[in-house]
Amino acid sequence: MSAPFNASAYLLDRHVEQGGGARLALTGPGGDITYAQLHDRVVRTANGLRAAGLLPEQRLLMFMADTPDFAAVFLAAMRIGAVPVPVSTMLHADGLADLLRDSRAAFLAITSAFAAVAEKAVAEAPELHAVLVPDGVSLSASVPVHRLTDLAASEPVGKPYDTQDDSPAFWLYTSGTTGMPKAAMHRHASIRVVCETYGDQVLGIRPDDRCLSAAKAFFAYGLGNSLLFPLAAGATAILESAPSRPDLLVERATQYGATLFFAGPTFFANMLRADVPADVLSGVRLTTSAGEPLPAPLYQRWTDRFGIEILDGIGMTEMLHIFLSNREGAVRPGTTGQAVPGYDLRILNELGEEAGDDEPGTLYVRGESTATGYWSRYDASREVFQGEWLKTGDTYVRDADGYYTCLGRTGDMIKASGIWVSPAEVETRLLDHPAVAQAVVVAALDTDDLEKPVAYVVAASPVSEDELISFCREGLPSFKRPRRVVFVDSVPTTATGKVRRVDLRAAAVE
Ligand code: 3SK
Repeated sequence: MSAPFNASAYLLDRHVEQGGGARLALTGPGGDITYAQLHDRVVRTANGLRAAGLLPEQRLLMFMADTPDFAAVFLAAMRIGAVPVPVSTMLHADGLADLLRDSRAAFLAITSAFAAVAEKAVAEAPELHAVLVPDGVSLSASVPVHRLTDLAASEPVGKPYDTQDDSPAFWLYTSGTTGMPKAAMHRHASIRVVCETYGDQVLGIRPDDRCLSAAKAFFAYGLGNSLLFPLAAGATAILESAPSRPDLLVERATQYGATLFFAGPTFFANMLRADVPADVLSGVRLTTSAGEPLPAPLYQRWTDRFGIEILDGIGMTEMLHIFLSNREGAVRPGTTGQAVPGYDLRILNELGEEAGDDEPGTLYVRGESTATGYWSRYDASREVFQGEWLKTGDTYVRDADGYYTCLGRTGDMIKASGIWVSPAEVETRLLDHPAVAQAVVVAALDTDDLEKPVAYVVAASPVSEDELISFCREGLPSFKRPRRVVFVDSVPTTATGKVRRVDLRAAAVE
């Protein structure tokens, strides 16, 4: 049996015990909360959850916006050995009911904007024992409804539940781009591992940092950015409950003094298009990008405008956070950088052999923040969790310096004229054109039923299809040029801000 370890205590108790209780843990429109106040709220809420009947290892589904309540519920549940499961706040009632049933959640916690959706879903979740709501929300349900403020008024619980590194800590649902979401099950140690690797060694996060994330905390990327990294470092998280928009986040960055800003390529492209003044992020020392590869031209436009480095990286919900990333002062635009300390990477070619430098193949990762598997998904778990290694499903090449470049999701690669085409390469070329704000390239069948690249383009200024195809022909081998360019106002994205390529592929054949 390993030593006791509880991730909630790891994130909070040290600061209070070591004299940091007066420092700000959370700020934003939901108010300022010091470490001492958050600790007090968490230990009381933990006791309240226990008294309301939540048992160790039972799931508590969190349908919650980024608020102090989110932080308190997540940390309180882990503290008593229960398993918080944050889920997308963009779910409709059917989707929420599916996850309540799939996870067999005993409790559901919500924030106010989601009461109506939750009420419908609760009626379809027979195993639910209780619902937790904020003040001012009334919800009718056949199970007890508790107020979060009442739970937070309980007596403080003393010691955390007797968890260890391997005890179940929290789950996060991941759907990829299709299919029924699967819950990646994380252990308590996953949190310490990502904080000590990416948090400490790549972000170099310090107590005076203030973290602002466009990715919400129900998504692994946002959970790390907005809760785990700042709390582990004794820094401050800026929480914004409203959906992320460029104008709003820029306002919050100024108002609350953000020093670290986390987003993804689509958000950066939208910020550039929104004509946000160049000096509004002057307090930000570092920006990170994840979710999908950041094309070099977009990196260049961003740094030219705002003068802040972006560290592009890749993570997975199954790994909890980023395991491959560029580093401050050593960014190679268009690449995803080098392995984060604590993680091993390998690329296997089509024959399943270790690929050499510059040879493409599927990326695998190994590290101690790997989830223990997917809940109740035996076949999917065996496909992805292969012994110590996790199959990412992304096609990558590594150069002689150990920098990795993403060529696309393995299933998104296009075979044109018998040769593999990386959508990322064609997108990067399109983005080199000054009239292109965003580009997504997918496979579509031509009139001979052969696969060819088709580009979806958000234009920044007027440009014709012919001009863009000729521009690609000039800068790429001819077979890689898009055969069609479809102009759109925006591209469809998932709840986590990734482009829904599957929708564009379907649209391209219509
Ligand atoms: O999509 C990513 O790159 C990512 C980053 C951090 C955590 C989780 C994910 C899926």
